[in-house]
Amino acid sequence: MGWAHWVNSSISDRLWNCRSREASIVKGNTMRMWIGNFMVVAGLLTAMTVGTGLLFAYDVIDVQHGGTVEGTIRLDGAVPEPKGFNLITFPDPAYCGRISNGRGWRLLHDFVVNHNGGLKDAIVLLEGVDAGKPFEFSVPLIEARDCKFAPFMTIVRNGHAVEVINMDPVMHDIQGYETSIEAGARVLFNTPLVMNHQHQRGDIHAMHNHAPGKSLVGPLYLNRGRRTFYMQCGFHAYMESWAMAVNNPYYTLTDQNGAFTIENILPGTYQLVAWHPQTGPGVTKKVTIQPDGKLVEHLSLLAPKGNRSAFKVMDNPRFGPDTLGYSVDIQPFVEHQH
Ligand SMILES: [Cu+2]
Repeated sequence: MGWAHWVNSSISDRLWNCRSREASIVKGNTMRMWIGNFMVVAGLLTAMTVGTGLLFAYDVIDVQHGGTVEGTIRLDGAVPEPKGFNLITFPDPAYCGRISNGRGWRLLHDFVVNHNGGLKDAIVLLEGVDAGKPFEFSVPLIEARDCKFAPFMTIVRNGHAVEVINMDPVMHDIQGYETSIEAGARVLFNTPLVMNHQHQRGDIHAMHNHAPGKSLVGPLYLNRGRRTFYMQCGFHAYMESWAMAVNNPYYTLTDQNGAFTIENILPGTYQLVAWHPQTGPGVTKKVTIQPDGKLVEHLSLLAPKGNRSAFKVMDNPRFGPDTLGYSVDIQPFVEHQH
């Protein structure tokens, strides 16, 4: 079996607010195979046998006198400028321009840093944990809304599903990759993300009622030790979503102040890892958790410098809303970016 084409149709037409996350967990008896909807490079056997570094034994035990590690993740160095994307060079500039800078550009703020340098949405996890609290895992849900993936950062688990849904009245095309510094990138899937054909477009400038398209659910099989999952829209390059695969339940994302807490850890010595896209491999620190102990750790990730992207906001682009010979009205009605 080289390719699997899976979509969970049972949840596809429910209203967004009413749906049950648990309903979408991939299990054989809840999945239907549909051809041509969600393409995932299965490579199941390969992942099982070659995916070293991904398949760890983890035992759920009653943690007695568990400890805590908490602290902050800071971004060291100047906060990188947001990436700028000239909306007129991508499809659906008026609709997607509902989030733009008022001059026809979409900004991708991939570093959110508070006044103290605290970095939001850094992934913090403990490596080397082979026993502890229950490892419950909900299928991460990634929404395409106003031509933006949300969340920007999430967590995945090898062999478990991700779910992607289109809330927009335009097509998206999701490209999923796994990558690592050692093994490079590999395509996991590339498939259109259909929209809801009953979508009420209304006045997209003033308001827009988002209606979910068919929900696409498929398992991720990461291999050769790759742990970074990256998703981008093939139509709108400014749509990015990132994730890291975890192999135990001791993980979290930093809050808006860069703060994190990981609790109920079996006493022992582990590696504390912090990571964020484009800060290199992340930082790792050996930590020892004492019985009932509370360890405080403040770690820093290094901000990338220089021109990290081909995309920068320009004031005199070759293509602009005025260059097409007809008028394209791009107004940031949802969010006026700066
Ligand atoms: Cu898109």
